[in-house]
Amino acid sequence: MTEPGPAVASPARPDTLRLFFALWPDEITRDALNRTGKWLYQHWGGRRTRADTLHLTLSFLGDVPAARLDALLQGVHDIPVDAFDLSFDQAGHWAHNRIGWLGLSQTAQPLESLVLALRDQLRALDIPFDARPYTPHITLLRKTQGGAAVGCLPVKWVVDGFVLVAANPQADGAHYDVLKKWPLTG
Ligand code: 2AM
Repeated sequence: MTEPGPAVASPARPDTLRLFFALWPDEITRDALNRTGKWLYQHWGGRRTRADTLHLTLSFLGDVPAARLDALLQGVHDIPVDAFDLSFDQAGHWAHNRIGWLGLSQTAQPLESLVLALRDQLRALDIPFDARPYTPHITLLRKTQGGAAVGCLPVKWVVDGFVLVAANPQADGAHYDVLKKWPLTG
């Protein structure tokens, strides 16, 4: 889902929401990512990410008490970073979780700044998040064995804001509700 929608409680814990901050692609970027997903699938197999769920996670919060949602929606502020471009130009595979991903061959400083600023805000709000080092990647395949290196056409992504997303696991995979978008205001 690409439009703001209702927050859906996690079925396992109805009093919580499974939340994360992300970059959400426009239609052109989504199509390009989806084509790359198809290309990778032809080489590595596995299960492709549905086009409507393609995203880049910025910060994973996990299960958050539903009562904290308002604090997040009201408490996170615009981030003073200029809009920027990313070029996703490197495909890779992680054996430990069998994910095939598209990432960046170069460190993207504005992206790092955005993630750091977001983490600062979450700390200030006392909202826990996955604080492991940030590894930007777009998951294109799950349950894949990977294989020989695959070259990909770079996918350009113009970043002008970030979103809060609620994950809603279902039988055919996760569905996502975009709850709010914040613009970049550099
Ligand atoms: P992944 O694609 O590499 O699994 C929703 O699950 C999003 O949050 C996905 O982009 C997922 O990354 C990311 N994420 C980061 N840490 C996670 C975790 N510990 N559990 C589930 N998803 C996580």
